[in-house]
Amino acid sequence: QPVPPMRIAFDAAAATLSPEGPTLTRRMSDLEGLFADHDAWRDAAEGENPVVYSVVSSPVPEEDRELPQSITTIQPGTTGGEFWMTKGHQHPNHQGEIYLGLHGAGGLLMFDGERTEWIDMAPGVIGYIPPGWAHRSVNVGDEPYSFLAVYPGGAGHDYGWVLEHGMGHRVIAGDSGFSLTDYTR
Ligand code: M6P
Ligand code: ZN
Repeated sequence: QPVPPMRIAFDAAAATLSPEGPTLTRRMSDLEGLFADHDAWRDAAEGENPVVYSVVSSPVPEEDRELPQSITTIQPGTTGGEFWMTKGHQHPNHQGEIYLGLHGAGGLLMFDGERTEWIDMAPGVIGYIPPGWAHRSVNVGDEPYSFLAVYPGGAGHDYGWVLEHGMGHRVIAGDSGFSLTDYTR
């Protein structure tokens, strides 16, 4: 059932869409297997269990031939020295996607099973995710990092692929900013 043409108010500074569709909140306990330091992850999940990121969507449905949009906001933080990040996923049918930076300092980490790419994300930057590249977003700053995503409605989310293959590199907090290290499970 296609949705009718609609006007969606987009507030980049507030990182909101209106009207709003489904929203998703991921707490630390939802992120098992992401961080290299499993003990640090468990302590955080069993302790304060903070919200790591949230996703607000427009009402456009995730259905074939539709073109949904969502805004993801990742809170600043580290666990075991790794910057907070999204779970990351691969599109089962290898379709493309774009991200537009809205607020804060982040990065778009992409992995095709062999090669890793990193795009520094800031307000006004479009990161293009080609078909077949798994993608994860990372907050490398000290304030919330927000971005708008626009993606094919039938793209889907394969989280198992990322748990199985990893993302090629990890994003580690250093004395001055961040560094990318080789992946160790
Ligand atoms: C972006 C889009 C969404 C995705 C969200 C969170 O908004 O790519 O499709 O759900 O980021 O990322 P993840 O699903 O990997 O947790
Ligand atoms: Zn995607």
